Amino acid sequence: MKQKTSEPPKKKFKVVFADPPFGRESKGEAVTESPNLGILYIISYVRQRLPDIEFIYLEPFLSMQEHLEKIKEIKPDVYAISFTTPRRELSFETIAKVKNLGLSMLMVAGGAHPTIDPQDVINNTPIDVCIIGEGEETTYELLKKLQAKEAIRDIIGTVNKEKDNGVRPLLKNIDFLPAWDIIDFENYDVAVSKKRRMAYLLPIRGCPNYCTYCSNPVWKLEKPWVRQRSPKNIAEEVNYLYNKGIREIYLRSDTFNVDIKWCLEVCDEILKLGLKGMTFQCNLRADKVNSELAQRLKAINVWLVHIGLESANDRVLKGIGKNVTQEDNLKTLKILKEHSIKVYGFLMLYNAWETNGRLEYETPEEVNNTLEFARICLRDKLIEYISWSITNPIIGSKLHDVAKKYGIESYNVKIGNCMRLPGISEQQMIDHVKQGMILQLLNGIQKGMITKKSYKRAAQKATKILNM
Ligand code: B12
Ligand code: SF4
Repeated sequence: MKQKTSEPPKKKFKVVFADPPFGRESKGEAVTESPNLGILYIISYVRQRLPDIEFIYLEPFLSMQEHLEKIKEIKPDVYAISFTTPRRELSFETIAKVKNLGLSMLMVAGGAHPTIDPQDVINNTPIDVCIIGEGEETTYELLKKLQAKEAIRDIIGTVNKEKDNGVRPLLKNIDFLPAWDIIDFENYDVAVSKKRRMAYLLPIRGCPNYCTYCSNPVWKLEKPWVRQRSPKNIAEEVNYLYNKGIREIYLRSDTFNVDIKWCLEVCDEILKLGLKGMTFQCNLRADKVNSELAQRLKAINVWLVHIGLESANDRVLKGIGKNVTQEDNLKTLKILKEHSIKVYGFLMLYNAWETNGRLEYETPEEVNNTLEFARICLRDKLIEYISWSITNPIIGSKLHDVAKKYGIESYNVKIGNCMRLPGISEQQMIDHVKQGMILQLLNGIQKGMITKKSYKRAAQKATKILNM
């Protein structure tokens, strides 16, 4: 009999996807509320097509040391990190430290910041390739070529040191689930939820609007700006998560009600599942809510909707391209109250925009109107929770360009980053933000929102207010 020659086992091709390491102390903050859905979508898409690749996800709650230890242990062929603009510094530090490990691997970056400013990443970090925009198909092509030892310089949707290869068209079919199976939900926690086990679900990619202050670069590079998943596929994911023990789902796409008819169909498919004890939250825009939709949302146990009300002034709402009026906001708040659905309202202070080549911005009187509007809404139970932010012109937004043009770019004051608006003193801004934050904090305490899990965030806020 012929002796079989034993070949050395083939080394598995390993790809590490990573969030920047925010550390365990970040529990309760937005960065660790959910696993990175972009990463989970890419893993799900690519592993179906390249089943012999091993994918490992380094999650956001790891410390820097744990993050680096894991990479040393795994020795991946590819290290791929995802990050947003506000996390640029930590991400750059992480990338430098990973490079210093001296391992031989391709270093890739994707997500909001590498999409809006790939040159910043390529020039200031040892990243080899930035993946621009939607990542699934580009990552698949990159990994396939790497495995086959083919050149990767010209892949559409990538930018490397030598070449910008332009944007890849968007996926036609987004009816698939993220790789939920690699996640232990015990590691995640959301500040406002009724149930302990909670997950985010994305029924839609993109948003049809273009508010001036919003930096949503990943989905604005290519048309169509909005793609909806089929109601059946969404219900399939709801059912999957329910079977994993999830009892609350936040439909986290920017806007759930881009199309009321489709929204009603999604609710009907979820209703058909007949899941006991399941609750939902979602994001809505105020201009597309009617009684029929509110009724159907209530039927699937949506208990909280998040709405970007932004300002109580029509002049401001128009200026920032919100496409919503104060009347729309009030009408929607009333409809939702009639159906016993609570509202989390988001408000902004000191927004700015350009009209006919002229800089315009929110006046202190208008900010007072917004504060008063919030007080009345809280008193009349039209809003349950509120959150304020002082407008910060983030890269990728139209406002960022306006701020640059007029030299009013963000600067760091006690309250964080904001703009220098002519004639408005820093103290004036601080006083208004203080009023808003105190209102938010008192409301939070009154509503029992300051629970054990959100205590740290609330304590930080209170300290900030006291120190102003
Ligand atoms: C859900 C969500 C979260 C969740 C989950 C994060 C996530 N990425 O899924 C949580 C709560 C954790 C979160 C946190 C934060 N978020 Co957030 N978030 C969103 C939201 C509403 C949806 C994201 C989404 O659609 N995911 C689904 C997948 C399919 O899309 P994706 O995440 O963009 O990923 C695709 C591509 O970007 C790319 N890709 C992403 N990562 C990578 C990595 C590699 C290696 C590759 C190759 C490709 C790739 O491929 C993915 C698949 O197609 C977006 C708004 C939006 N519409 O994009 C804001 C958004 C991304 N968040 C934003 C911000 C600012 C934050 C926070 C900084 C908030 C805070 N104050 O702490 C943190 C930072 C988190 C971080 N890791 O840096 C901003 C980013 C703006 C900017 N220019 O940087 C956005 C655009 C909202 C906005 N309009 O301002 N967020
Ligand atoms: S703020 Fe909301 S509605 Fe406006 S462009 Fe951004 S995601 Fe869309």
